[in-house]
Amino acid sequence: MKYTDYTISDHSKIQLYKQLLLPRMIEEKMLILLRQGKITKWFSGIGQEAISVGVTAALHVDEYILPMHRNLGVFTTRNIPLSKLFSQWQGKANGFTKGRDRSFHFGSQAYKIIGMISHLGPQLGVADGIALANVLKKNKQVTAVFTGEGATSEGDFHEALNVASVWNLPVLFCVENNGYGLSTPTNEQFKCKNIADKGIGYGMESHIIDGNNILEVFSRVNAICSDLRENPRPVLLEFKTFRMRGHEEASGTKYVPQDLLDTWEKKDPIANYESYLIASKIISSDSIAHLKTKIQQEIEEELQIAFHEEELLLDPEKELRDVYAPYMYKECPKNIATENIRLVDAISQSLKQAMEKHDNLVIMGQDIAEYGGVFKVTEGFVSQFGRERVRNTPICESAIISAAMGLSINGMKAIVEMQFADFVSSGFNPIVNYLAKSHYRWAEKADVVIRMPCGAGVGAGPFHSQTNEAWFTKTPGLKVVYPAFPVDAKGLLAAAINDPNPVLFFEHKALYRSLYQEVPTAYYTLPLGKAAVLKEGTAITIVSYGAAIHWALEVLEKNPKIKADLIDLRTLQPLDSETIFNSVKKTGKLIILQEDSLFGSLASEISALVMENCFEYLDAPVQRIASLDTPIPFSKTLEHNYLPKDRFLKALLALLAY
Ligand SMILES: Cc1ncc(C[n+]2csc(CCOP(=O)(O)OP(=O)(O)O)c2C)c(N)n1
Repeated sequence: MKYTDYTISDHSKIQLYKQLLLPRMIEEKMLILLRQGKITKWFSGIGQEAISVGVTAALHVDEYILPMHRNLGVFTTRNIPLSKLFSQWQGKANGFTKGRDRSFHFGSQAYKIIGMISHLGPQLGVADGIALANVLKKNKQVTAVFTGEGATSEGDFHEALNVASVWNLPVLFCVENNGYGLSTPTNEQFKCKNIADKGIGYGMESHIIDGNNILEVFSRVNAICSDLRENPRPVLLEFKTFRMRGHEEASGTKYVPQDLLDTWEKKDPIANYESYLIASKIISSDSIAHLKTKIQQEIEEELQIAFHEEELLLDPEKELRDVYAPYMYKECPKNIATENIRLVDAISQSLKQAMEKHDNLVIMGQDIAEYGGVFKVTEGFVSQFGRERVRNTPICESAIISAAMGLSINGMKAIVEMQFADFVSSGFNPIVNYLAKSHYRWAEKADVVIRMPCGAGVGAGPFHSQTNEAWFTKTPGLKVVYPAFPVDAKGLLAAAINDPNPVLFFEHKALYRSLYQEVPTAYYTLPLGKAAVLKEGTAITIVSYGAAIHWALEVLEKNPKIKADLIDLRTLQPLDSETIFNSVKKTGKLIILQEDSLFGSLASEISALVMENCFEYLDAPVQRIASLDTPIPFSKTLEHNYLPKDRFLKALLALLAY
């Protein structure tokens, strides 16, 4: 389509021109600064500006937009102060990440911009979550998310589009097809003719838009957004464009045929639009020259602010403090009335009471709605809370965990039930890279609890038996809770849901229906990060958690002469090292019993901590009793051999006798 085909006021056309010019001129300046070594890396969006600018201009300012690494025009069109952007790129304290992350890897609630993580794909699922929150709030808002055509090969693209389609979420999936993903041309990335052709597979409307024509981008996206606000649904947009410079400046464009560059040079979105505006007498050459001088001045002035900003001062304590969102735990005490219930009932009750308490809380998981989940934890929830808040999901852990992050960003609280803890590996990336790192990077909380039915002893083989807490305890930014009793499970889950930080909540499925306790009936909380001392003795300290606590209790009950402190960790991250150290200083001996396999596990970490902090108090080497370093076998005999239960007593007696 030609520029003359669009009925947009001259005023708007000039406004769009100004919005196009700004990112181009900033980039031209950045390329100079890069050569001077004043910034370290640059991902060029030259030639693609009409997409960022047109989409952002079509959105309302209070609608979320999720850009990628070539979308400077999104940031400038939302009128972010340039000095703050420049500080960000120079790693200074006034930048959005206070020097903690680079270039466009940040978000800003003030500007309703949610930036990418390097892994590209997860942000598509985050957009789903933001859009879901909008649907639940009934605020008729659209969410736009960007991706390059290369990243459409990631599973996250498929998962996010599928979820958005099944849930009818008002998301604009904006694919910038710029010909190359780093050096890989589109024909090595996907086989269909257009990315837009994929829409039909998702049952999703799709459009191809000339990404180098600002009036086409703006007009068509504007019309689609107006429609989506009234008739919520996802739409896939493929913007045809071209990347005129290297993937990033150091990588160059040697692999791009010159004729392609020449062809697209002629389609430059700014030069062509400028010629049209002048030829149509909408703006004069003099006004353009004047405008360019003004923008140049503004860039220089704002750059000076960033250059004159002090280099950031290191505050080591703040570095550690900012890993987690600040949160003041408020105790909600236990009531007196109790009932004798199982672990699974305590968890279900806790969830139900939390759903009653927080009307912005949403639970998502496979088969959790009418079916009640495979362990029936959410049985009956749909009739009480409705299908909007108790959501069956397709089988796509990555998109759903990303969507949970999106819900949190947009003011909701989310719980995701893993059908089995083993399957969390399919959602590992958003947990360890998105949820865990957001607060440290740009002060955004991840108000998400991931429930993890875990553990062996049920003859379920290598993929339905793992206790994979160590995958998460070593990732800064996550909290890991692992109760062993119904009373603890109920109170700790309630506290985990209140906490705005991401929590992995482990529930041992062998204990679900075998373990009863008198549990307070009303809502209560227990603090995260506090171990429980279950038995007291002076001869030895036993540290354990989860099902292994019950193995230790059994041994102590059968061997009453052993006088041991038995510590149930309850929370693994943050770890209550104080309780461990105090006990070891009293007893002088430590044995750690865990269900997880040995190498690189929590037991290893506790052992190292005790060696470092209590060495002078130790009368014997610390012992770690754990499962074998093999996958978890299926047959009862093999599984029994794998688990450390029967090895514990011998090791305990040997350590006592040391
Ligand atoms: C999961 C993952 N794999 C690889 C990379 C390295 N990488 C960064 S950008 C990029 C190319 C992306 O291409 P595309 O999605 O088309 O976006 P474009 O850069 O062309 O805008 C690659 C391979 C990455 N960041 N994340």
